[in-house]
Amino acid sequence: MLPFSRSFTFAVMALVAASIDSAQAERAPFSPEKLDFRVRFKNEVSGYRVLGVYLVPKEELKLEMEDGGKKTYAVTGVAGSPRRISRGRWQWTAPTRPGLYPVTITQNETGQVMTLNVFVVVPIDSVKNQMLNGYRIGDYFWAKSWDRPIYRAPPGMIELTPELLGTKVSPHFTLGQFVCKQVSDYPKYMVLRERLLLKLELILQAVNAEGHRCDTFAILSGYRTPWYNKSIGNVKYSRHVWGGAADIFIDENPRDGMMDDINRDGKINVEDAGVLYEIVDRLHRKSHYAPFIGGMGKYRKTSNHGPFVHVDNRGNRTRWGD
Ligand SMILES: [Ca+2]
Ligand SMILES: [Ca+2]
Repeated sequence: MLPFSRSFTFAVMALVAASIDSAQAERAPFSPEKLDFRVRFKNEVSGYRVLGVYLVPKEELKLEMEDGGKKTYAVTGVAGSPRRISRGRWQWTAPTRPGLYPVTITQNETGQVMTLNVFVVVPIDSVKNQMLNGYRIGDYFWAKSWDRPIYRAPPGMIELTPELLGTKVSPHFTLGQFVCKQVSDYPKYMVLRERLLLKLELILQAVNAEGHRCDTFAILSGYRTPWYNKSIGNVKYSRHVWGGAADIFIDENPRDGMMDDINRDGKINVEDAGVLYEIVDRLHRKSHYAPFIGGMGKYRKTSNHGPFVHVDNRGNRTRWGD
């Protein structure tokens, strides 16, 4: 009997191992998808495998590696390669035509690749009578010269076609997740800011570190045109209008368009939003989070939506909600 029982034991062990393997294959540990090097550009620093970058036509993009100068890089772009200006520094001029022009930075020694999904935007002065190419934009020009610069019109708008919806704007978010909810044909237009995505990635990493496994956030509302923002009765200085805000919730189990029961009390309510809110609030006390400080509010479930948390990059700490 010994050979049989031994082979039976091995078979059971193999089955157990296979089931653990398949469970792990279904849900690999969360990866922040950060590289060994970081790149400084505009007013941001990113070490992520991919990030969306937004430039006006002919804008100069300066790239500066942050790795102590130890490694070498190959920097290439689909619309011409950036010019090396000194060790670890490159410069590139955005094309004149709006569209997506990825730039890739390869660390030669390790083969690690960073992709910057560069969108050349349609300059904001192309908006006429609050419309752009048949798409309703609304009023971006209400701010007076003495208003804070954060209320001025954005430099331009991303032209969105259906093919671009799946474009990554950071490792765990796509452009399509942030599109304004207003009903229209394509092309649609939108605004997004690099720092919002850097912030959402930090929050997502913190949420996973606290044991809430999720690959992205569900976004109830990302970008809003001033027209749409007004139509839903929101205040005109909402950061959504400048692509610097997102209303987020965790929708992993089940994926049903509704916040999950994160605190596992059998109910889905504002207390689940509260778990997310507290995680973000704890980040605000950390020094590395200083560039991402902003507004935050938690919202109850209504007949239109489930509980969610609003986060934005207004630059000062503001809190509201239940
Ligand atoms: Ca859910
Ligand atoms: Ca709950």
